[in-house]
Amino acid sequence: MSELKNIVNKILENGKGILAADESTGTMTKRFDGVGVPSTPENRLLFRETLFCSSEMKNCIGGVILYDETIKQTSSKKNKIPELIEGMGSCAGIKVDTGAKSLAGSPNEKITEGLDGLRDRLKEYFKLGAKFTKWRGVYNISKDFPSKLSIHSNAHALARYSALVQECNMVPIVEPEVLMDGDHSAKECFNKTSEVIKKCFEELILHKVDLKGVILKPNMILAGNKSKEKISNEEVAKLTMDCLKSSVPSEVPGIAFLSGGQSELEATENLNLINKLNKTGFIMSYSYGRALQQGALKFWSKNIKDIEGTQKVFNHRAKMNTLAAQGKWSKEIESR
Ligand code: 5MM
Repeated sequence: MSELKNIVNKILENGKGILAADESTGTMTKRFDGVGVPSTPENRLLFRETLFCSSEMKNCIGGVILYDETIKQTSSKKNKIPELIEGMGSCAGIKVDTGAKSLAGSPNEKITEGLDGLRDRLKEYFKLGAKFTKWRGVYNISKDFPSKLSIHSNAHALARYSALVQECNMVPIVEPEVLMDGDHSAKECFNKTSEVIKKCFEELILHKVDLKGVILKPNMILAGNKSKEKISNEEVAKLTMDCLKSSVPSEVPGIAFLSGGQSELEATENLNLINKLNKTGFIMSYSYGRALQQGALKFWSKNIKDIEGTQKVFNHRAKMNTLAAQGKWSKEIESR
C-alpha cells in the first residue's frame, strides 16, 4: 500500500497537479472544431506532445491523464508517450471508463460504463507504464436529479473500478462530477455534491478500497451556469471547503479539482482561495482539462508550428495553478 501512497505523493507534492488530457476522440474533435483544426490522430498527438514536453511539466504537473489512443502513440522523437511523461518527472495515468450512457430506469440520467473486461485492460495499461487511472461519474442537478438511483449506481461503479485498480497496483482517481449546467443555486449544488460524495465513500469502503491510495476529483461548489444567483469566489471557496470537510474521510490524502467549464482564471482563483482556507490534512490541488489547455489550444490553432509559443502559454497556466495549489497565487503574479 505504501507504494500507492508514494504514487499519490509524487503526483501531488509541492503544489503539483494533474493535466487531464484524456478527452475521448469525440470531445477532442469538438475542441478542435471550435478552433478550426482538423481532428486527426497526428494533430491530436502533436498538440498533446507539445504540452507534455513543456518545461513547467517538471515543476508543476505530477500526473497526466491519457486517453487510450494517446497512451499507445509514439512521439515525434520516437518515445512511447508514457516514457516521455516519465522523462519529464511526471506520472502517466489513463482514463479507463468507456463513457457515460443513458441510465436504465432513469433514462435522462447517466451511468458510466466500462467494468466488463476492466481487470484485463488494467493489466495492459500497467504494462504500458500507467501509474494511475481515472473514472468519471456524471450527475445533473434538477428538481428530481440526481436521483437516488443515479447516485447509488454511479457510486457502486466507482467503487468496483477503484477496487480493481488497486488490485493492479495503480492509484484510482475517483471523479464524481456534479455538472454546473442548470439554474440551480449554490446551496443545491452543495447539498447534491455532499450526497454524491458521501455515497461514493460509503461504496468505496464497502468494496474494501484503501482510502489512503485514492485521489478524489470533485467539482467545486458553484451556482448553476443559468442561475440568476451570483456568488463571490470567496463563497465558492468556503462552500467547497465545508462540503469536502464534511463528506470526505480524513484518510484520503489528496483532492484534485476538475474545472468543469470555469474560465482558466476563475479555476485558478477559486483553487487559490480554497487553499488559503485549507486547514485540513487534505492536499487540495487541480486536475484540470479545459482550464489548463484552453489558452494553449487557442494559441496553437493559429500558430500550429510555434511549439515554443504554445508551450509558453501552457507553462504560465501550469505555474499559476501550482501557485494556487499552495495558496500563493495573486492577480499581480498572474499578469506579470
Ligand atoms: C479532459 O476531459 C475528460 C474526459 O472527457 P470525455 O470522456 O467526455 O471525452 C474529463 O473527464 C475531464 O478529465 C474532467 O471533466 C476535467 O476536465 P475539466 O475540463 O472539467 O477540467
